[in-house]
Amino acid sequence: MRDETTVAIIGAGPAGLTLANLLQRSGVDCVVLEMRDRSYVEDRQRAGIIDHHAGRIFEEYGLADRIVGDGPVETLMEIRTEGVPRFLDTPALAGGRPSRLVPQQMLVRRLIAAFLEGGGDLRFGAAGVTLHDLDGPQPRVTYDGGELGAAYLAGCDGFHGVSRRSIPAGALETYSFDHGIGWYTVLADAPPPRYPLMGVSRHGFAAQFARGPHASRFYLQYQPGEDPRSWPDEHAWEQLRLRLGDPRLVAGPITGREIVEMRSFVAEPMDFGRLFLVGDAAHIITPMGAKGMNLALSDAYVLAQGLTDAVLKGDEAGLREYSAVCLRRTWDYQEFSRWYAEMVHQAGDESEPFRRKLALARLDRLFTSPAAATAFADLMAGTD
Ligand code: FAS
Repeated sequence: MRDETTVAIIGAGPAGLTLANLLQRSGVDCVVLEMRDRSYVEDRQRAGIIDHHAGRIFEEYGLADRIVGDGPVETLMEIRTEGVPRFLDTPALAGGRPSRLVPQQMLVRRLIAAFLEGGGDLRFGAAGVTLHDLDGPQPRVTYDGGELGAAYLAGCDGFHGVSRRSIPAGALETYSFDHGIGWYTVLADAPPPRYPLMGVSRHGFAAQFARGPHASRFYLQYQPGEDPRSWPDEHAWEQLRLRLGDPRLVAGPITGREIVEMRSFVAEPMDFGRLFLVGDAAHIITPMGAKGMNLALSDAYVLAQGLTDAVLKGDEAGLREYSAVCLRRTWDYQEFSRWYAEMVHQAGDESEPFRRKLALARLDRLFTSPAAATAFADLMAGTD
């Protein structure tokens, strides 16, 4: 079956679905091809925070109530250093720009429902996606059982997707960095913390974030060479109580365990011919600072604006600037995420005393220097 559209979108994650909804609202025809089935895509639990900048995107397109909803608004964040709590009012420090708790799977479900209700064409189970004629006037996508002709392609298929790999070798410059830190992440039906919580400790870093009214996502630093998946659950709870400085931390049934590789990756440029890379297809960032999903949403916004101008006004200036605009934000967030990860991990690392003192000084400055706290809060809120 061959048919035509204006924009063929590969992948129905936060990037692809946001782009599809924004194009639909702008009157630009698009088709989304997703290799997995709907329930797999809707049940994948990852990020949990929409920052202020990303939240404004949905406001601008009249989708805020439908997509962002009225979940808890971020207020304070808590950093405990060897169990001693300190609080930062990041929304206030950022001039009243709060983030909001929206678990990624909830965001994805709402985006799918809104797109389909608007008459959108979303094809689940589209296996064998292959991209053709990327730098020609009429790129195409073939997949098992179909072929799609389009004016533009959007590669929103994540780090392991086919889009970036379809770009000829040599046309992209890639940058990667291994932070040398491992995180074990546990999802549990345990009471969420009052505020997003981080524990800086000589026993290693730990964190706890709400994932709904009755669930928490925990992160635990592990040493290179260790395999925390072999830890008995009781050991994980013991370490969390120790590092968060809370002997009475309430445990709960663990519903998910994963290793999060703390690595970063950026591909430049984020386009080739009529193919545009969006979100994790172009860059991977550590969960430190919660920017992965928010970068995907911001990329989708810049591309939607560029495609709308190109299709409806014949003005391709936005598309020509797409890569530069998104890479500027990407590297800003990469630097922030690295700065943040260094601080909270090295501040507990007794094996490097001088570096530890530097990290503790950086951490203390957040609570003693309004300028430092404001700069931090600005990046937490998200930048233009
Ligand atoms: P996605 O990977 O979400 O979506 C890509 C889609 O493309 C998928 O549905 C996939 O099935 C589909 N696809 C792939 N190949 C295809 C092909 N060949 N054909 C058709 N479809 C194809 N970020 C944070 O900000 N905070 C966090 O706390 C956080 N926690 C995370 C925890 C984990 C375990 C992981 C893995 C990531 C986490 N992230 C976090 C990052 C995460 O949120 C990503 O940044 C976000 O999912 C990126 O969205 P997309 O770019 O849409 O890619």
